[in-house]
Amino acid sequence: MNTLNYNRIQFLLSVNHRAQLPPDNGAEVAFSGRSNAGKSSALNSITGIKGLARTSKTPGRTQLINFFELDSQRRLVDLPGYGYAKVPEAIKHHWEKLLTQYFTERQSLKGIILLVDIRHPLKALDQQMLEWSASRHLPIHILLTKADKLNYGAIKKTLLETEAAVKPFHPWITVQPFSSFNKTGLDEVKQKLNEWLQII
Ligand SMILES: Nc1nc2c(ncn2[C@@H]2O[C@H](COP(=O)(O)OP(=O)(O)OP(=O)(O)O)[C@@H](O)[C@H]2O)c(=O)[nH]1
Ligand SMILES: [Mg+2]
Repeated sequence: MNTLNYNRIQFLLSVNHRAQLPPDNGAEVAFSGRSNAGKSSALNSITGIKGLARTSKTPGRTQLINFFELDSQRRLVDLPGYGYAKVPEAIKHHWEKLLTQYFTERQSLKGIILLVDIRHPLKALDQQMLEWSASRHLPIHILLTKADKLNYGAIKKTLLETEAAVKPFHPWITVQPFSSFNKTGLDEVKQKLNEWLQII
């Protein structure tokens, strides 16, 4: 399998409306998950570019669909987080609609990296994401993020519990521990991206 050069990534564009989406060709992988789960931080550590995606202690930092381009045919996508209570209703509704359209219609979307804080595994909205992806037969790779907050035994326990919990959803779900802070699991997630981004 070819290994992609993630540090050659470049910001492509930010999208707030369906009409602004870049052409639906080639392959892309979206980073999804609850607000504050560590999506933007994961993108930065995978690419090795610190300021690529904006991160924040405050939930709700990423407010647009941000597209990053590896080459003319391959993209990584940073999505706004879900489950952030303080977002006004009208904005929440707008995002739900846009993200639902994106997830159901996007042909170039080859897989989803679902980020879940290892201390708060699989909340209701995460499970909704698993259910929805089953209907499109879209693979999901779960990163149990902030693994640096737990010791080895607790990481292993959550990993096994999460693997068991996702089994009933569909067979295309994989799980790994991850930390942007100490680089746990960095090679494993890159391998998954390499695999998905070959599907053109
Ligand atoms: N300990 C630890 N903290 C992390 C890790 N990754 C991210 N964080 C922290 O978690 C907070 C949220 O990180 P972001 O990457 O901005 O999260 P996000 O999922 O993009 O958040 P939204 O854009 O609001 O949806 C920040 O304070 C990060 O420093 C990690 O691996 N370990
Ligand atoms: Mg973000």
